[in-house]
Parts: sequence; C-alpha cells; structure tokens
Amino acid sequence: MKIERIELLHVAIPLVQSFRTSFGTMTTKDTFLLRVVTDTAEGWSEFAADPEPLYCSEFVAAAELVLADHLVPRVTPEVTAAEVAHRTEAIKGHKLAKAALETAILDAELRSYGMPIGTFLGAAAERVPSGISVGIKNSIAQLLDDVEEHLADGYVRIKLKIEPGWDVEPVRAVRERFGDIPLQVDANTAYTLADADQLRKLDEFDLLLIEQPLDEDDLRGHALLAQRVRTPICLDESITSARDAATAIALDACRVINIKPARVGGYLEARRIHDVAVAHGIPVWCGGMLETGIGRGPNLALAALPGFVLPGDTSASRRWFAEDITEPFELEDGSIAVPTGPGIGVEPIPETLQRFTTATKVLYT
Ligand code: OSB
Ligand code: MG
Repeated sequence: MKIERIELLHVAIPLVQSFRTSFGTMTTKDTFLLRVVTDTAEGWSEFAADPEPLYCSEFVAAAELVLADHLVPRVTPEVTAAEVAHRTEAIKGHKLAKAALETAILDAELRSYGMPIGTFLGAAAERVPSGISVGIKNSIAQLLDDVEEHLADGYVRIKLKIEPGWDVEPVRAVRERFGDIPLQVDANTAYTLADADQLRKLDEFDLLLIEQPLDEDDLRGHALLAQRVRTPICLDESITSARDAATAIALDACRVINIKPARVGGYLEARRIHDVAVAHGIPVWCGGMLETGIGRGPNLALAALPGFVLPGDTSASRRWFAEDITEPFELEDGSIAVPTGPGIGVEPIPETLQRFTTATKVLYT
C-alpha cells in the first residue's frame, strides 16, 4: 500500500463532566487525529494520551515530534500495517504514538479490502456489555448521585477511581446503597506496598478487581501485594506488550489484565496480549482513554474478542461528549454495537471535525 499523505489534526473537545483520577483532572479531550491517505483508501486514528504526561510518559507534543521526525519517515512511502511495528522498532518507547500510526494505516488497509476491524481481529460478538469509570468526587453524596445515574442508564459494571483517602469509604457507600452490583476500583499507581493493610480492607466488598495499585514498573510489588489481598489484582499501566503480559502472569503479579490498544502499540499487539491471556486462563477487558468515536469504534471491535469476558470501560460516546466528531456510540440494554463498516467502521463528520480542529500539520506528502 502506497502512502500519499499523512496529516495530523489537533482537536479539543469539551467533556460533559470533569474527570478526576489519582493523577489529575481532565476537562477537555485535547489530542490529535492522524489521517493517512493511500493509493487505495483513507485511514483515521486518534492519539490516546493527553497534553501532560500524568497517566503515562507520553504526551501530545512529544508524540507529534516523534511521529514527524522518527516514525513517519520509517513507514513511508510504502508499508503494510503488519510491518509498522517492525519498521519502528529501533525507536525506543513511544507506544501510544506508534499505535496511532499503525491504526491509521491498518484502517486504510482494511478499508481497501472492505473488511471491518472486528472481522480482522476475530470479534465473536455483535454487541459488547458496557462498564463505566467514575472519577473521584468532592463528596460521597455526589458519588452516589453519579453512580445512581449511570446504573439508571444501564451500565452493567461500575469502576471507582481511588487514591489514598478516597478508597474504603466510597466503596462501602456504593455497596451499601446499590447492593450486589459488579464493582471494581482503579488506583492508577497511587499506592505503595506499605499500603497493603489499607488495600486489604477492600476485600470485604467482593470487588471484581483492584486495578494498578502500585507503580507501573513494580511487577514484584504487585506479586507481593497479591499474596496479601484476596481481591484479584488487575494491571493496566504495567502492561505495554505481550511479553510484559507473559512476565506478569508468570510472576503472579496479576489475575486480570486491562488491555488498551494504545498503551501496547496498537491493535495487533493488543490481540497478542489477548491470546497470551486466554492461553493462561487470565480474563481481560478493554480499557478506555476518553476516546472520541475514532478510538472508541475499534476498541469496541477488540472488546468483542472471546477472551474479553469482563465488561470494559467502553462506555457510550455521551459519557464524555455532548457532541462527538463521529456518529455517537449509544448504550442500549447495557451494551453497545460493534461497528460493522470497513476499517474502524467510523469516520469524522467533516463539519463537526472542522469545528473542533485547532491546528493541522502535514507530516508527509
Ligand atoms: O486508568 O483506566 C484508566 C481514562 C484515562 C486515563 C486512564 C484511565 C482512564 C479510565 C477510562 O479510567 C475512562 C474512559 O475511557 O471512559
Ligand atoms: Mg486504569
């Protein structure tokens, strides 16, 4: 496939509600899209991280630079999606930037075959059950109101963001008020092994899992913590490749894995992690990064693979956006339809995209 043009479009889209985690507060989805024009079709992708390196080391300005100077020159003018990882292997790290590049090229390639990404990846369901990630609030009362609304909307699983000082009490309050709902927590690395006694207090609430309690590079710490708490440990930030997944599983550092295609370099590696996990009997689910429809569509397709046995953070578009740049994904009876069109199955609505675009840069022509 011959690449004729690559454009980077900065977008800034207001969130309907601010989102507070242990690492910061988001009020806007501020990122960029990639548009790849080839001799056979056009492809789109979205960079998943934020302007500040708070969730992971990557951020918008760095990704733009590494794409322009180091990644795009290695994949042009001719490449297939399967070759992108190999061609960019010499460049250390920058998995989220690589994922954006690979995904836009994969989208163009699949569109030229007329094949939906779900078919390509091995999706085995037409709809995926939808969970929701609930931020840290100013009060328990506010949290309960929020959770009540999400349950009324039909979300089938609630994830509470936690941090030291906001853990046992919010979990207790949600359990007392809403009973036996599927419930889990995500600490985004906010604890240390010295907090094991505090984290063990969560055991009495029958949570599905505790996500990423310790530092991303602390697999040993997670393995030790897993011996001291009954609730299954799930890794997010720590897993950046299928090899990481194999290592974490071998060390008993996790019993569940959150797969985010962006964090692991794209959908091809995400599928390999799924396969490694399935081979070991480890359940996986699809994480989220407050994606626009451009990232949400292919995430839903991945979440339809058979090893995704837990509901993901694959919420409806309106969870974050009053107006999205694609047709919105809607929640119906607790689930969302996997896109069926060619490639990622969605594209930006030109007029809407234009309104949310703050700058455009040509990376290759
Ligand atoms: O840790 O899972 C996370 C959002 C941004 C960055 C990190 C995380 C999240 C979420 C998912 O919790 C929220 C969503 O996409 O709806
Ligand atoms: Mg997480």
